[in-house]
Amino acid sequence: MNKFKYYFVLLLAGIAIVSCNKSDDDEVVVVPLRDYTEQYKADNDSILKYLKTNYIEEVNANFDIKITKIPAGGTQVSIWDQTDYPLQTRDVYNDGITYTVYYLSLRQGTGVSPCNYDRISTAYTGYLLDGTQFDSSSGLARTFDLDGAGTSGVFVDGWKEIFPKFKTGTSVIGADGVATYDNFGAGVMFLPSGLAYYGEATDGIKAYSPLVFTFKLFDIARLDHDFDGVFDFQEDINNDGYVYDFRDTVKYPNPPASLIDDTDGDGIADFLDADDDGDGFTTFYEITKPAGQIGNVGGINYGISTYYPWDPIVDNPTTPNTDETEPRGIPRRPTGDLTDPAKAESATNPRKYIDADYLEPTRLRIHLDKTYPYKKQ
Ligand SMILES: [Ca+2]
Ligand SMILES: [Ca+2]
Ligand SMILES: [Ca+2]
Ligand SMILES: [Ca+2]
Repeated sequence: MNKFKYYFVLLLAGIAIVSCNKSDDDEVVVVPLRDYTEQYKADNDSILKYLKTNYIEEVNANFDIKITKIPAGGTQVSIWDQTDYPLQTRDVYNDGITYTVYYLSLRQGTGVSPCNYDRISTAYTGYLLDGTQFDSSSGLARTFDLDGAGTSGVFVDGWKEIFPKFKTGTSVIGADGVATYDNFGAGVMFLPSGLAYYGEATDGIKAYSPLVFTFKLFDIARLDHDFDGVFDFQEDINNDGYVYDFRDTVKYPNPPASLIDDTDGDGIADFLDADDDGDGFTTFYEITKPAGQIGNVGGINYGISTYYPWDPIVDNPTTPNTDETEPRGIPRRPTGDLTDPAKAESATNPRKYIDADYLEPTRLRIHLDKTYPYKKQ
């Protein structure tokens, strides 16, 4: 979305240049985007200066934070030097360089963390480094897709990197249907322009502006970008909380191996790959339950879903009229007795499934196992 907007702006600029040239002979030069390394250096200097010349005036009981410039001669302790909320950093790879992003954790939260492609519900306020507020949800929850897609997409790359460091909290739906949130994660992120709008000027923000966002993480929704029945966060194979699409080799010329979750190594990350293990069987096919093993069959409850969930699911006690039980998760390749013990294991003489094949916590699920289903002969 960000990119789309950016090209759109360029297009308008192009039209303006053409019409200029018709009316006079002035030389008009399209200014290329600044060098990312140089701009990051400048932005980082500005952010460090901000952190050393501003202080936390207040964090109230609702985790609203007020940051204020230290007045001349003031003895307030800067954000940089204070220890109530230690400054933290995350290294972020983007546009071929590694940014060190500073953020404050006011509270971690007690719930679950989004991955960087999930949908989040947040209350936030955005500031320029001079303290000017340019946007705010005014304390209300707003929903955003961290992947930047759709009408609720986030345009700021920094959000997808910092929100996963926080957790949701608890919520209560009132009689009026409005949710009240508590125990949520709350923080502040200090973003270089390369992880915000970079060369694009937008609503009250000049091009190349570092941005500060205060935020609360109220809720998340899990997404499944390749529609294979496995959520993005479950396709985070190295379990670092992040998945990445590095197919754009201009934006990502040399991605660190530590950020890649690509089981079959074909350059398409698992969360976008229809066949994660590259064995010729789609993940969707591999996690589909066998015919005759859906619902109650012969007194055995196999669960109502057509597909195995990642792990077994227990019944939700708050929905007494529905049984959500899924007794089996995505299995590993079967490890029971051979169908015909006299013959070798093969597609025509498979092993039988045993309970542990669906339940063992560290099992290599079949959609990530190149050796199963049995290779086509
Ligand atoms: Ca998926
Ligand atoms: Ca990962
Ligand atoms: Ca792949
Ligand atoms: Ca497969």
